[in-house]
Amino acid sequence: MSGSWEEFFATHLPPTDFEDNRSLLKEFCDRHHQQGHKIVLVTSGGTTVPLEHNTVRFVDNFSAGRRGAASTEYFLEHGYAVIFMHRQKSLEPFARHFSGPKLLDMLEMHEHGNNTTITVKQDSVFVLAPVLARYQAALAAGAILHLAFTTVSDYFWLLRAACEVLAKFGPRAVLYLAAAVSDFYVPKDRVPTHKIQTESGAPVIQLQLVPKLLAPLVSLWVPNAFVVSFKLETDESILISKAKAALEKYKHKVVVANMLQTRTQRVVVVTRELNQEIVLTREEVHAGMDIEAPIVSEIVRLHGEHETERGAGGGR
Ligand code: PAZ
Repeated sequence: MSGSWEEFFATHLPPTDFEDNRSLLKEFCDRHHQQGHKIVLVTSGGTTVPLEHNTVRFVDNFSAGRRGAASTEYFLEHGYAVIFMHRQKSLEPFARHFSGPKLLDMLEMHEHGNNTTITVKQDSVFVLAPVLARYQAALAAGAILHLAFTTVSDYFWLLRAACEVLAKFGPRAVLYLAAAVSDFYVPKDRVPTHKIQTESGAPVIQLQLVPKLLAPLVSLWVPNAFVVSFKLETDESILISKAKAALEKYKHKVVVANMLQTRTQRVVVVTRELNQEIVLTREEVHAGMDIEAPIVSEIVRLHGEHETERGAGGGR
C-alpha cells in the first residue's frame, strides 16, 4: 500500500471546491449521456507540488496548456461534449487566440463627450468573429465544462471524480490525458505548515514518486473507455520505446509521443500496431496551423474503431 494510489487518496484531502466540481460533473455527464453524445475528458497544463501548506513556493513544470486548449476546440468541432480539466491560469480554448495584449490590440476606443464606446478594429473582425462564433456555439450547446486544478493532489481528486461519472459512457468516452502531471511530490507529512525560513540554511527536500493513476484508471475506473495518454521526452532515442512500454504496462489504446522542443510541430501517435507520425510543414507552421487538428482527427478515427469493436452504443 505504501506509495500506492490508495494511500495517496487516504492521506491527501480533496480540494475545497471538490464537491461543487463533482456536482457540475454529474450534471454535465448526465445530460450528455441522456442525449447519447460522445464525450471526452481533456486534461491540460502542468501541476504544482507545494513545498509549504501555506504555499509560497512550489515545484512546477513547463506546460502552457496549449495542447489541451487547442485539442478541446477540435473535439467540439467533431461533435464531442468536452470536460476541459485544466491547470488554473493555463491556456483555455478560444481565449488562447487572444492571450497577452492581442485582444487589446484589436480594439479601438471612441470618445464622444462623456460617452466612450469600444469597437473591434475593422481589420481584426475577420480574426475575432470566427473564434467568437465557435465559442458562443459551444456555450449555447452546453458542450463544454471547465474544471480547474493547481496541485498534483487537486488533479488526482478531479481525475478520479471525472472517471466516476464517465464510466457509464462505456466505449463512448475518450480520456485525452495531455496534462503534464508531476512525477514527484513531497509527502504531506513532510510539508511544513508555514513559509520555509532561511535562518536554518538551504532546505533539503526529499521528493517521492507520484503513484501512476493510469493503472487504476484503465483497469478499474473506466475499463471500456478509449484512453489516450501522452509521453513527453527530451531524448529522442527513448521516446518511442517509452511510449510502447506504457501501452504494454497499462494496456490502454494510444500514446501520443512528443519531444519538448518540437511538440507543436511533430508528434507520433503510437498504438500497438503502428507508429504514425504527424508533422506540420514549415508553411503550415508559419500559417499558424494547429497540429492538434490532425492529432484530434486521428484520435476521433481510432475512437470510432474502438466503439465498433466494443459494440456501438455500449454503456448507454
Ligand atoms: O501544455 P503544452 O501545450 O505546453 O505541452 C503539451 C505537453 C507536452 C504537456 C503534452 O503534449 C504532453 O506530452 N503531456 C504529457 C507529458 C508527460 O507526462 O510525459
